[in-house]
Amino acid sequence: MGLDASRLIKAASGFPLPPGIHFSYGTAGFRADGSILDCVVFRAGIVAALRSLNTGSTIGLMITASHNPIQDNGVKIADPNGDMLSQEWEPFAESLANESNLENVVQVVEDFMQKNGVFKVSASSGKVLLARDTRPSGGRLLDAAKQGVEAIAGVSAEVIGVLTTPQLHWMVRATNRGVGASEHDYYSQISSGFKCIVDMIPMRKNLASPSELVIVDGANGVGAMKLSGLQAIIPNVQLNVRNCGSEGGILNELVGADYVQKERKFPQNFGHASDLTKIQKSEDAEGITLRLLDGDKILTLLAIFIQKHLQELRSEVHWLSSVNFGVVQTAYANGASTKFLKENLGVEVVLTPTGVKHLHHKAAQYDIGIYFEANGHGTVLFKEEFFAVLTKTAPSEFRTEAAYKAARLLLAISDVVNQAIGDAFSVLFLVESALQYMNWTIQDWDAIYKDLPSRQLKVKVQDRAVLRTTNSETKVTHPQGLQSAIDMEVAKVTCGRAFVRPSGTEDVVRVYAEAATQDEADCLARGVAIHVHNLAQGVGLPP
Ligand code: NG1
Repeated sequence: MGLDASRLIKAASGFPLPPGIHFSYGTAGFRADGSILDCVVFRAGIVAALRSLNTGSTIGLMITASHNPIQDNGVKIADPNGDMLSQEWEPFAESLANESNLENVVQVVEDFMQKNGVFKVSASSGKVLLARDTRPSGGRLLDAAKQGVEAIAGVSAEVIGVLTTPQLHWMVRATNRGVGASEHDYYSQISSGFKCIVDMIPMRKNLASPSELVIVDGANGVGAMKLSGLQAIIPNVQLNVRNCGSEGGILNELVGADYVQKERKFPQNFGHASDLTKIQKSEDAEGITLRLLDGDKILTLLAIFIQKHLQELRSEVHWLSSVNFGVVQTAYANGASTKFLKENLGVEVVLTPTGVKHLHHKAAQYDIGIYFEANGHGTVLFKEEFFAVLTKTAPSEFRTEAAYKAARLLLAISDVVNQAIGDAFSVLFLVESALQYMNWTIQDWDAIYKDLPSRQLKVKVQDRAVLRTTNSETKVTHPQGLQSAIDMEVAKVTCGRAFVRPSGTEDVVRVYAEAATQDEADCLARGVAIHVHNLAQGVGLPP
């Protein structure tokens, strides 16, 4: 089957490329102001359709700009396993997105198809699932994506509507595995895994005791809306969702995980004294201080929880003694977390560049791999073969009751986690189940290790692409002289560490610094930011 060039040109002519803008396939797909994205999204639809034909599987396409402001939007593609589009396809997606001549669009597609053998796949075998978040530009862009998918003969587009990004990734994975893939199936799997863990809690607390109260910031977005699907069926947890967007709140404005993590501030409608329990009130009469339990703390909690059960299995079941377990972080991970994981838990820790596409890939190499970015994006992956062994082993083959229980627990964990991609819903319930199982308070969890003080800043420069990095983004190679300037700043503080990299989602350079005290971390971040501004053509006043 060949490419229907006239069909493609006809469809593409409805989506002209805005002049003078270069769109890059960043940390997580294309992102920009929603008003200029129609063409890019249409062409991402073409990429998704070709990917579906090429893999012979269902592919996902999500319209979202995640933590960015409401006026931004973006597009991401989910691969057959539910993870991010293969990085090998990114250059094609980027050159297609930036091709201004319509005839050349066909040429770019044809060349790529020829090189990748897309033609080998039979007609009508392709399918793309499309979804969007609640951004105002989402409906229009979803339609553009649908037209892009349908511009390729033999591929059908199924519009699911409004979903969280992880829900779409989960559905793509489930569809390709031939298991129930509806939104209801998604909620049921998390809920049944959670229930299974809670039912195995040793010395369960009084069943009649009220369930745990979890107050959730919905960031005025799709998460707030979708959490109600779980609320009704999850046992032992009572959810109180705030910032649902219904009272005039704006998506990601003074709310959301990224805001809290980067600004170190409570989201709107949080932080009131009335949120504290009576005990906390008497201890904290001065008011509420923010304690951030970020992606690093989540990773550490889950590593402790999982390692405990894995050790049980390894020591009792000889054919599981070689099961490997590792964790993956980025340079943004707080140094104290990495030290704890390596030195106290004895776990293998690997660093990758920013973006779950890098972390996921690395974590998938372990029998059990956990990955988290400091901002909370992350999940737990179970290698297919290991999962199959756990599922198929009969209870009598486990030497001890404890080993059998450990296996069941790991299987239940694999149900709660979203193995397609990091997912705030499943992580919320995984954390809750780990705390309940180990009978830990949030304070116990927070006390695992003490974060090194850190600071993040953004610097606006004329062209962030002038910054190039190496060693998992911990060193900068261009512009020349910047790395030695950073080294000089680091040497001025105690236990200092700093690095810079161009953001892949915003038009800024990010600066990260940590040191023994908050003052030193702030000072280091500022010092480094000034060097970035001076050496990389900063825009406006120095930070
Ligand atoms: P950029 O803008 O490339 O730093 C940000 C986050 C990533 C990831 C992506 C995707 C930080 C420092 N960076 O990427 O971790 O979450 O957005 O949403 O938090």
